[in-house]
Amino acid sequence: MSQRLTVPPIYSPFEPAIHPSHAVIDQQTSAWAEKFGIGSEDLRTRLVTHEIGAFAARILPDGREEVVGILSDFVMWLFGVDDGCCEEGIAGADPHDLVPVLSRLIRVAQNPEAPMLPDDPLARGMRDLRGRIAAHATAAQATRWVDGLREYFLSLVWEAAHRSRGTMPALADYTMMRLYDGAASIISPVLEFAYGYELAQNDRDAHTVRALAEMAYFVISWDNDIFSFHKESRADRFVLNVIKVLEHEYGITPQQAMSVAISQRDRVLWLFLRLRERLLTSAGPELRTYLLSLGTFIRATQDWSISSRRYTTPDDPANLPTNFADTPTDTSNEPLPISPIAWWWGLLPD
Ligand code: 3E9
Ligand code: MG
Ligand code: MG
Ligand code: MG
Ligand code: MG
Ligand code: MG
Repeated sequence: MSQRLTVPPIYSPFEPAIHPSHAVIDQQTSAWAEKFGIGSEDLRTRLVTHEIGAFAARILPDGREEVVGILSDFVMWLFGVDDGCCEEGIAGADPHDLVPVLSRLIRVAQNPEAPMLPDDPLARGMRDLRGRIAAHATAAQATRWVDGLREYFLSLVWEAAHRSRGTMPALADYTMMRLYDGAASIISPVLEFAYGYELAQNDRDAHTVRALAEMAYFVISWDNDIFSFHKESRADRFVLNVIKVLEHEYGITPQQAMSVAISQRDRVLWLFLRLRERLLTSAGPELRTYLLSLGTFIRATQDWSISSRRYTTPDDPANLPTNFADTPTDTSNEPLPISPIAWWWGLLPD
């Protein structure tokens, strides 16, 4: 049995918030998973206890209730894929098996009317989600959501390639892929249509705005790796996690790797806050809402991660914190020594 690492309270400057309908939404998501048969019965029995509805309600505390419900069901669906197919399932051990499954699901997302996979639970769940999204999102937002799913699936295939050989990626490659593999990027179109607006494409794709979104995905993914390390170190399958990547990259212990990971996410979060502050001074109302939603999303992941049974694992309890710190451990302006993201620090004025 691997050791029990202690996770200290980590820095969070964002206010906690939750949609008032979280309990109802959580129940509806459990019923949705049952109706469509998401995951094996064993997996589903566990997933419905993870308070996925509360997670969605924290990401969109003031969002349209129906969209919070869509997000909640979609996160359930994502775990049906990520746990069910990739981390616990057979296909995730071989890219050759995984690619056809994910490619067909992408086509169903893009064209739900295509007569494909009529009896497949994940395909049926996807059709339902796609129809409900169409009722709230613009065509462009729905397309971005499908594109986000494709990026995420590419990262799953990349993971499966490592799993099939038992190889550990270098930190630079892990970082580049984890920006998508944490699934946070697929949520960004939902952050818009849950609040009934569409960000101008030129605003969303502006260099600094895209960098800020990537920084949020980084912090969300690193926080997930920090809080899910206990669960993942007990999995009987090979699971990638930044703690393991850092141990391998630098030849350090897991507890030292935990400190390095915390300092990396603190340095990125510190940069995020300063760059966001600068943009907020001139942002219009929609860009402003979007930039604030990224912070709410970061906090949502943190609050859900320290409270969900998925990570606290009461039968074999994780040493997770119960609160967050007011100050970061790393406020350096130097770029992290990670080539795919070092450019973020070049966005700071001299
Ligand atoms: C995350 O990585 C996998 C996603 C499918 C989780 C679904 C969550 C979101 C779409 C929002 C982003 C939030 C995160 C990253 C929790 P991983 O390490 O497989 O997640 P796990 O829960 O197993 O630690
Ligand atoms: Mg439940
Ligand atoms: Mg995963
Ligand atoms: Mg996982
Ligand atoms: Mg994890
Ligand atoms: Mg992984």
